[in-house]
Formats: sequence, structure tokens, C-alpha cells
Amino acid sequence: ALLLATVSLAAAPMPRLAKDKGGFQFLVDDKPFLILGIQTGNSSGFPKELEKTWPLAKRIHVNTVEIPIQWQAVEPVEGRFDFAIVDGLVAGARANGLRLILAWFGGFKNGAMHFAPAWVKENVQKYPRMIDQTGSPIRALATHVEATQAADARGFAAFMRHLKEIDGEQHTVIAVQVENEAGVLGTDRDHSESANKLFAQAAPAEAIKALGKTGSGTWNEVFGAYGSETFAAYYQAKYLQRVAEAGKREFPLPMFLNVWSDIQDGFYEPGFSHPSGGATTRMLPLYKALVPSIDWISPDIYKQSYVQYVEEATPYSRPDNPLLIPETGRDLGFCRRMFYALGDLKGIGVSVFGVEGSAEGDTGAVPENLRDLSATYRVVAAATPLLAEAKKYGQLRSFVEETGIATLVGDFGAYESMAQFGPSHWGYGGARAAGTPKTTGRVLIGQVGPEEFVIAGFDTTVNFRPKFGSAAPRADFVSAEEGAYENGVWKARRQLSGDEIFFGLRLPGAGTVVRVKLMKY
Ligand code: N0T
Repeated sequence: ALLLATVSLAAAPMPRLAKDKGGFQFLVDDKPFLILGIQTGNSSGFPKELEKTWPLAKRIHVNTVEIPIQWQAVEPVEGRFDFAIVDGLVAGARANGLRLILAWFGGFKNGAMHFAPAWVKENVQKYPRMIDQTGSPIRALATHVEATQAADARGFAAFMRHLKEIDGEQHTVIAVQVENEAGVLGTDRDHSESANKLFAQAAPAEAIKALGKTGSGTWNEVFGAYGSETFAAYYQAKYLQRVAEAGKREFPLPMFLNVWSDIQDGFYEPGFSHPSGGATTRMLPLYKALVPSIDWISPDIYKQSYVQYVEEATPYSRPDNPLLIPETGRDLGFCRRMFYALGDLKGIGVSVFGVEGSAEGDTGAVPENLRDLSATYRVVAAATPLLAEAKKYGQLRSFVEETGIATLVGDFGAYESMAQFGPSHWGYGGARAAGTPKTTGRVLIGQVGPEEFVIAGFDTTVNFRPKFGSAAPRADFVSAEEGAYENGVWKARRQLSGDEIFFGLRLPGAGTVVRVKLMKY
């Protein structure tokens, strides 16, 4: 018992999800952790490639780097593993105080199979490809084939076993992505002889139930126009569960799937507008039922329109699924949209794809094209423990400027907030916000007590008033403390008064975090 106690003291607690009133928290070292990430390019998962990326990541206030692990690189010969790459990546992250999410690029990578080892690619008898509607093989592995499932699962299990050996105590790696944007591009489903046989059979009861259907019959009979896609999703989900389960048995880190979703400018053609068989918004209920070893399912979001961004993100924020966006863009628009993800949509993190190229010709400064991202991550990181508090309290809200939207009102129990973007101008009824020149306004407001709030954002003026019906006619700031969390400790920089609060609390363009106490009178 004594020995056990010593061991458990030495080991850091497992990263894990916890749930409270306002949604999920992702806990790392038992503390709320917002994933402020970057994801490296598909072929950058080699220690030498990332030497310049680590310092860049730190400079732009990233806390987590997501990196692909290529199946073909770690199992070049069947059954012979070489994890030197993984060791090098973990060492690189540790030396720079960063966390990792490693992505197992196994048999599925955006509807294709380029990361499978040569011994899989070349042995089409043993590891057959899917067949398209015209009868031609395509560059995706058939999901229902036992040998393929077993090979991918064995590779992933070996990877997780190795991770446990090198990182089971320290947890530099905080989560693992299983495959990448699984599904098939180029066909609605596998049309091989063996797949056609399965497709002609009755659809399994668990699929029918998960998608809220009743009755029985073939896939087409039960799911109509969605028959092929549902079939593809069912066998893809089974494949992914097999792989995830094998890895989880070795080392139960949080695991997730990422999705190329079906929100594609109104086009809907499974296998063409999006990979068929992935955990799209329509197939999500099926996946939630079929992949118990997966802790959450995540959309990759590259939408320029905030309406589509929110449309794509919202289905993945559910009582049984925390929102993480493992791939998104870096520019100001995406830095604004992140505020929807981290506030109203209760997200546990975001990760920007493919910025490591910005480290080329590194001068030690923040590259121009990463300025907005760097500022955004700095401000959100400085507020993280308070944002977590607000989530516990059940009140964390997003207020984001959009073209034509310069004022937003929020409901916080006894108080109402008003966020205004840009200078005011006079119109009927008084001062109105005019919007900022580059649409930079964005703020997270979290309530951490009846009269206490955290406010983190950019280019916004924030006011409060008592909610309609309150006995007190006015609200005011009792205090407004600007500061930042450093290593979990709030460091106040100054009290904001006078011009900084007279017309409302002013958050500058550079961004800041303020703790305020209010009163009604
Ligand atoms: C992503 C990335 C990477 C008609 C693309 C996005 C990453 C993969 N796929 O750079 O390859 O590994 O997950 C798919 C975006 C679909 C947009 C479709 C527009």
C-alpha cells in the first residue's frame, strides 16, 4: 500500500473530461484547461520538421500542438514498430513546456488512405480498396474487412502502449485523435461484392434505433435516400471503434474523432461534398451510439461565414459531447469566430491548422499573419481559470461583432450586459455604436458570482444594467481590476476608473482581461 501511495503521488492525474452546469471542462493536471492549439501540416510529424515550431508556438501563446503520427512511419514493416519519432516529438514539447495532441493517421485520412504502410497499400488482396459505383477501386480501404481493421487496431494499440511507457506519468500528451476525417471520398459507399451483400441485408437494429427510426428492412428501405451513407457510416464507425478500443485498452487517454462535416454551402452528396461515412451532423447520433471508446467528436471548421461556422459547430456541442474544433483558420475572422466556440457553444478548445510554415525565416518576432491569433490566445489564456469558473456557474457568453451588428445584449440573471463595438454616434434615442473599422470587436463575459464578472476581449465597451423588473434602477462598477492569470494565479495590474469605465468598461484593441464587481442601487 505504501508503495502504491508513492507511485500515485508521483504520477500526474490522467487528463479527463468533467461536467458541470455550464457544460464540459477538460481537466489537465486536474485543472480546467482550454486547448489553445495549432495543428501542424500533414507531413510535419517528424521531430526535425518542428524545431522552429516549438518556439513559435510559445511566442503566440499556444498551449497545445496537435501533430499527426503516420502509421507508415511507425510500422514500416508489418509488426515491427519504431517509435523514435514519437519520442522526439514528446521530448520537443516537454523542452518547450507545451502539451501535445497526437493524431493517429492510420487507415483513414480525409476519405483516403495515404498514411497506411506500404505493406497495406500494396497488398490489395488482403487489404482491399473500396469499389465505386462504376466498379473501379478507389483510394480508400474497405471498412468491413477483418484483416484491415485488425492491422490498424494493432498498430494503434502498439502506439498507445508506447505512449503509456514514455508518458504514462507526465501526460505531455493530453488527448489522441483517432484517424483523420474518416469516411470515403469518391463514392457514396463501398460497392464491392462483399459490401453489396451486406447492403442487401436488413439494417441492424442498433443503427435504426440510434437514428430514431422504427421498423425494419434493408438500408434503403429504412433510411431511404440516406441508405448508402448510413451504411458507410455504420461500418466506418465499427472500424473506428475497433481501433479506438484496442488503443484504449493499452492506455485510456481521452480520444476523439475529427469530421469533415456535411455543412457544405447547401450541396449534399455523400462521398463528394463530404466524405461518406464520417461522423457528420446527420450521422452524429449513430456515431455517439456506436463508438463508446471515443470521448468526443469534433468538427473541423473552415467556414468564412459566422452563420455557417455556428451552424457547423452547434450540433457538436451536446450534453454528451464537448465542442473542440481541432482544425480552423488563423485570420481575424476565425479569431472572432473562436469566441462563439469558447463561450456560447461551451467549447473546450480550438486549434489552428498549418501555421508552422510561419516559422521559416524566423526573426524571433510574432509573424504579421499570426498577430491576431497571438493576441487572441494571449487574452483567452490570461482568463482561462475565470472562464472555467463562469462555466461552473453556468453563465459564459459570447459577444462578437459582425458586419451590421455593433451592439449585443446579454442576460445574466439579475443583470443585463450590453457590448458595444466601435465609437458611438448619435441617432434617435441617443448614443449608438458605429462598429469598428475592421470588425475586431469580440468579448467573452462570464458570471462568476451574483455580482462578479470576468470580461475578456477586444475593442468593446461593456455596460451593465439591472434586469427589467428589478427594484434598483441603476447598476455600476464597484471595482474593475485589469490583469491576467499567470500559472493559475491572478495578477492584478491596475484598477480601471475614470475614462476607462465612465462610458462603460473599455476593452482596447490590443485585448485585455478585467474582473469586475457590480452593484445595483
Ligand atoms: C483538412 C485539411 C488537412 C468544398 C485540409 C479539410 C487536414 C484535413 N481537411 O487542409 O488536410 O488533415 O483534416 C477539409 C475541408 C473541406 C472543405 C470542402 C470545401
